[in-house]
Amino acid sequence: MQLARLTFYRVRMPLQHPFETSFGRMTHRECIVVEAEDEAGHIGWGECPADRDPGYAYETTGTAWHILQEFLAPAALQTPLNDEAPAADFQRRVRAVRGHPMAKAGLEMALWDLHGRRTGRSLRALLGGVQERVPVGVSIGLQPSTDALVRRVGDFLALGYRRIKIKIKPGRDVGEVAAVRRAFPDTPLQVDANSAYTLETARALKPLDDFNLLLIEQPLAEDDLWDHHKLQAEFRTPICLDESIVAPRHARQALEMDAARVINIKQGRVGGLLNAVAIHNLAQAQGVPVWCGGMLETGIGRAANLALASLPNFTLPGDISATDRYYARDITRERFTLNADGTITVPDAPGLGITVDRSALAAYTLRSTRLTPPA
Ligand code: NPQ
Ligand code: MG
Repeated sequence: MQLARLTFYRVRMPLQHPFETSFGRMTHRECIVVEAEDEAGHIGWGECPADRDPGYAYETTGTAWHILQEFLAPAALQTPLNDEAPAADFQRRVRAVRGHPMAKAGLEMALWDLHGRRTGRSLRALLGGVQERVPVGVSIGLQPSTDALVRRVGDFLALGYRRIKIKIKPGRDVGEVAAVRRAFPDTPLQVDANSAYTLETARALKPLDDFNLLLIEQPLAEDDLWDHHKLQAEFRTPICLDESIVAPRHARQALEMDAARVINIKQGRVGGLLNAVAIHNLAQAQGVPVWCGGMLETGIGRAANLALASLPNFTLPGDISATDRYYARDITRERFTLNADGTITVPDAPGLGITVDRSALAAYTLRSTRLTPPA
């Protein structure tokens, strides 16, 4: 398959509600949308989830824009990609590009979508997914008060979400969880610190062990597997790693050293769907549960997350909420909605199974650029 052109759109979309975590408060989502076209005019879409600010990860829309154009796009455009496995061929070509997993994931996703459309197969089928609908939860940001948080949890439970995740940070942790637990004693509940603690300050979280939480997500620094191991030894509640796992090797080592007992898989954070499936497979082989994380994706990335979460070892509900939890107007014509049983249906049309609303995309685009193969 020879690519005829690659187009990159830097987009900025307003969020329905501000989203606050230990790393900041966001009112808009920036990302890079990737459009890949082959010589026959088939089109594939991808989404690079890097944000405007380096709060969650070091990558930003600015760094990804640079890496995509200077290094990743030329590698993909240079010569025809392997027809049977274009994503794997692309990843081989960019092995020498150190880091920048989100930039790689965005282009890789467009190649999966294109491959699926060319072969008439859904991404779910290409990845080996087994579920037609997947159970989902919701991630609730830090709220102005504990009362507001409890109200918000109640609102999402009324909508049918199966599992609640609340964001915590030092000083906004045990009290919040206690209040939510008092109001909702049996709701599947978990917390996410986004690296806001140290081994010392995380000892204040010890009372969380008595609230029957599903897991405590990423309490410590992203580059600190060892202290997560020490912390796990002090807690009955499973520690789940998010930011720390950016490649399959990290997942293997974290499980070997008991630094985590659950893994959050985000295809963007780990450099694409191929790595995401590899992490799923290695956790599955050890009987370790995984779940699909989210980064406020547009309909493009949301469709990819649904296909990924349909693999058999995604046994905990994902952070894959309905479109209207984040966006009043999305850039895909499809809007994902919650089924009555707290699931979202996995698309089954070829590729990602979505159609991009080009007028919405244009309305949100800050700038775009198009690259073609060398003459
Ligand atoms: C998490 N997601 O699990 C992340 C945090 C997060 C749904 O809680 C741009 C880039 C926006 C990365 C928003 C949820 C993001 C982002 C939230 C990561 O830690
Ligand atoms: Mg997280």
